[in-house]
Amino acid sequence: MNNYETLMRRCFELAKQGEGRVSPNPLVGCVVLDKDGNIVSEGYHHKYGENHAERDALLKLHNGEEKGGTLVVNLEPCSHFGKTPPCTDLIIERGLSRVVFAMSDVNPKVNGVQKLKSAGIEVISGVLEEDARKLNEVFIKNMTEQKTFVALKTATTLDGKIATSGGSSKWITSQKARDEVKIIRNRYDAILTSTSTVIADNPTMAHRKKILLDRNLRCDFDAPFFKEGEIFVFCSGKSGVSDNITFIDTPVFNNRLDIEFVLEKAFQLGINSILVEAGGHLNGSFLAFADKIYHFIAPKITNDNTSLSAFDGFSITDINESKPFRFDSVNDFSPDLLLTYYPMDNK
Ligand code: AOF
Ligand code: ZN
Repeated sequence: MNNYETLMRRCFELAKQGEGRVSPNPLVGCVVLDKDGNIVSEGYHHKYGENHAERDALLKLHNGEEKGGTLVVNLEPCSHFGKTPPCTDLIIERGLSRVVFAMSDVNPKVNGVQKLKSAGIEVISGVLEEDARKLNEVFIKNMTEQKTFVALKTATTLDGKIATSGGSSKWITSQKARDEVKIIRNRYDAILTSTSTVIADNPTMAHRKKILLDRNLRCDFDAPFFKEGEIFVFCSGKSGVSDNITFIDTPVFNNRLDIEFVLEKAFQLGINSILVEAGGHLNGSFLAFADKIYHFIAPKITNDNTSLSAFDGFSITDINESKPFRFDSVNDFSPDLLLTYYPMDNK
């Protein structure tokens, strides 16, 4: 038996197949039922500029199976001409009698509900709305605040340490957790790190777009990190483009690059989401701007008091003054765990 929640979960699954390719658009999946409630087609938004999920699903049908049927989709169907014509027009043309969606489109250009209703189509909204909003949290922040979404990723021991004083931080977590990091990275338009991390770990950090904060241009630009991807180096005193590297002269604030400037510039450059993967100092500075945190925990204890904590650079002695977070989920990447949480004061 297919109920709307089960079908909506399927829409989420389909939508996620577009991860890493649809930005700045939302992730959208769609399931089409015939008038007897059988699934006759599925689709999703594959890539920015290409067909929306509804069109992808409906164009697979050639014999009118969808006539009098139901279309289930995780976002209110669009009613505007963008890169593609309105989904509502195709839904009306194909004779569907009901549309079920999870969340309204926060894009002010869209009013699909009204268009569908005035064509006599029954509209049911709000099915798994909260999950749908989480799936498209980046799109929601971009559209409503005109700002880049910032996620932080860290990996610590049970006692919250990111490295021993000897500097060995690269292998805190297991291979399984590190494989998951690659999946997480793919969700974000760019990854961001600091020159200290590049010098200490010499990572490649494979990604389409990489942001490096390197105030004094201390990095060795022959390092593997610079060998692939489009790279944006925020620094003090240099600007211009050299091969795949764009240097951006950045104001300095309290001896540090101005993070607000970095984030504003990133949004102007079309980088709608960032995953920060750095050490304790940068994580501490980014905490005030973070929308979400991915925290891997390895079942290890070092008790090394000289090593950094995951979020360094500040210290709160009164527990009532501590920074509040809301746990979202715990995932098992045995032997490690992934805790996902959201700052309370940013939301
Ligand atoms: C849908 N289904 O699969 C998506 C929607 O420039 P365009 O044509 O790609 O339009 C982008 C806008 O359309 C985007 O901001 C959002 O409001 C909506 N995205 N809508 O019905 C989809 N991706
Ligand atoms: Zn559309």
